[in-house]
Amino acid sequence: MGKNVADLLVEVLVGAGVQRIYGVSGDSLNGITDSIRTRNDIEWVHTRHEETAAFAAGAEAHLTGNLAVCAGSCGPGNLHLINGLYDCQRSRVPVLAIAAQIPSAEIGSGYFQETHPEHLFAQCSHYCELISQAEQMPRVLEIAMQTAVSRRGVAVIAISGDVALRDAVEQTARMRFAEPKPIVCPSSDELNELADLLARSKKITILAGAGCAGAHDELIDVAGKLRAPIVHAMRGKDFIEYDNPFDVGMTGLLGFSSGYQAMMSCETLLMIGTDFPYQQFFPKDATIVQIDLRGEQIGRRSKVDLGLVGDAKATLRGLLPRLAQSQHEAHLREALAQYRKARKGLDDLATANSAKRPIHPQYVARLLDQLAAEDAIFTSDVGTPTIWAARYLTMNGKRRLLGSFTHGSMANALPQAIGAQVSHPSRQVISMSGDGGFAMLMGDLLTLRQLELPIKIIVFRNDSLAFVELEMKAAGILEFATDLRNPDFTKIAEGAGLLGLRVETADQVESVLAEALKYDGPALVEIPVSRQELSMPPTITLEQAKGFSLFMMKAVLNGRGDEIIDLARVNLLR
Ligand SMILES: Cc1cc2nc3c(=O)[nH]c(=O)nc-3n(C[C@H](O)[C@H](O)[C@H](O)COP(=O)(O)OP(=O)(O)OC[C@H]3O[C@@H](n4cnc5c(N)ncnc54)[C@H](O)[C@@H]3O)c2cc1C
Ligand SMILES: Cc1ncc(C[n+]2csc(CCOP(=O)(O)OP(=O)(O)O)c2C)c(N)n1
Ligand SMILES: [Mg+2]
Repeated sequence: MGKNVADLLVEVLVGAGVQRIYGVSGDSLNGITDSIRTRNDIEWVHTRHEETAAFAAGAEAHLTGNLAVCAGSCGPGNLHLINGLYDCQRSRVPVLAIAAQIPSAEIGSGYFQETHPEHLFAQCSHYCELISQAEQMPRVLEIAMQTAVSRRGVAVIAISGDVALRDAVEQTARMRFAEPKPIVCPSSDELNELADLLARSKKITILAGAGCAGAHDELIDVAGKLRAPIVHAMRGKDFIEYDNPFDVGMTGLLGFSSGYQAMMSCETLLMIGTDFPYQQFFPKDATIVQIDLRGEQIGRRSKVDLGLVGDAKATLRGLLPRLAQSQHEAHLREALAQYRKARKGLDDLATANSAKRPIHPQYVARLLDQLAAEDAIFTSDVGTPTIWAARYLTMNGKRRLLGSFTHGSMANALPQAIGAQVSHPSRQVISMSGDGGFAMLMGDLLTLRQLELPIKIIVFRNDSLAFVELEMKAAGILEFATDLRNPDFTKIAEGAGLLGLRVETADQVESVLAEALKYDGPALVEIPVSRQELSMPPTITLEQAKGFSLFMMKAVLNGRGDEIIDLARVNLLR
């Protein structure tokens, strides 16, 4: 029997190194799932919700750097992928989504389950096309895969079930070459100009982000030559913070005042591989240099005096021999001193409370950090778990931290943990879940036993949408619609076949976390943590705060996450 279009589709994916497809089946996907069934070199990863499938594929792509694939059946099936795909697209991870379509002869008639995936997904993809003819396979699939990989983001193919079952016209993949890896580096004139500019400055601060992945050593060497403190943006945490004598923490609302001050007090800001989004945290008077692989990223967040298009590693390598050793220590010394102070302030908060008081979430995060494996993969939900992950997890070059940092979607942590664990079965995977975020895609708790994934879920149970409460208070409005009447999560976990553990008091946190992490299988730990109390900083009036989101203030949350520190004021006092 000859191949059908679905067989060819699966064969091309396998040929490109794809090992699995995350999704939920449906009759419009029958051709594809049936083709997977007959092969042993690709697996179908069955999730309970397609959004989970898209987030999981994104996590795999994030960790491996390679193309990952998810699929949904026609209409509502693939529509459910959309939020996860938005996250993949915004995080620039290569993901192919297969959106099955209604019978081809019915398109345009308002048929049962009819949607138009090529319109729906246009905004969250670089490429989104319908395959309506057998002759388009594998060409359109290959264009989609090439686009996802080379532009780093999402590509979608829509294909009707009947088209997938037609006889294939082509028989094999058209393209067989390894992923191109060009090295992008600014010209020598540009590097000389940058070196001259840097040589003229006595106070240089580096703001580095996820684009510095793989360029750790070069970054440290450049900072050493320039005597420049390094501030990192959140997505750069895994790659920049460890083994870094120039680290002065993160900036931004969840950042440290030391990160903020290092940026605000510099003469020259050197941005490398970052798209840190908050304009108010950039200095107004400094000379700003931005290095990014993508020219279109330059100047998005602040004014730029010199913009260079280049890969972080290649550019820093090219720059190093052009730099003389700076003798100006004062700026670095001050920034490091401020960092030590800020760090100590945060560490002092990560302590146990007496048995009668609510547990500090910082304490939970700190213990998790201490107890987790050397190469653990953490995921953190959007909400306050992002704060605790940013501030209390220690990265070491082997650990990874995933979140929905750019798209900012709730409920990301468990689905991303699923993709991380499926693609990295031997690594410890820990989901730092909010009670709101966890409940949002809780159906996929069932996936952990179904796929035997030994994920550890830590539920930070504050009985509220606490991050939103912070935002409401900051905006001067009364909290409303943020209460959560929670179930007994441990019983739900037990019902789903997991080990369910509960902590009542601070003195139990360590032993219970240790037990969960040791457990050979999936486990959920429910930890009641204190709900936050936000107070307004004295120089921001309620009137000013109105209409502003928390993210637009020039302020950081204090260590406890219960007060905003007005940085304008901190600066005045200096
Ligand atoms: C609740 C919440 C609160 C948050 N608060 C903060 C906060 O306080 N502080 C904070 O920092 N973030 C915060 N974030 C995250 C924030 O929204 C951004 O996602 C983050 O700051 C971006 O980090 P980045 O610049 O490292 O990564 P990205 O946004 O991914 O930017 C990476 C840049 O590097 C470029 N690049 C990629 N590869 C290369 C290469 N090889 N060479 C050169 N350039 C390359 C890309 O083109 C891109 O411009 C928060 C997120 C959430 C959900
Ligand atoms: C899908 C989605 N819905 C709503 C929001 C707005 N939002 C941001 S954080 C948050 C609360 C998260 O609550 P929870 O998971 O309990 O974490 P907490 O902040 O309470 O620790 C909400 C509703 C969002 N970011 N994403
Ligand atoms: Mg909560």
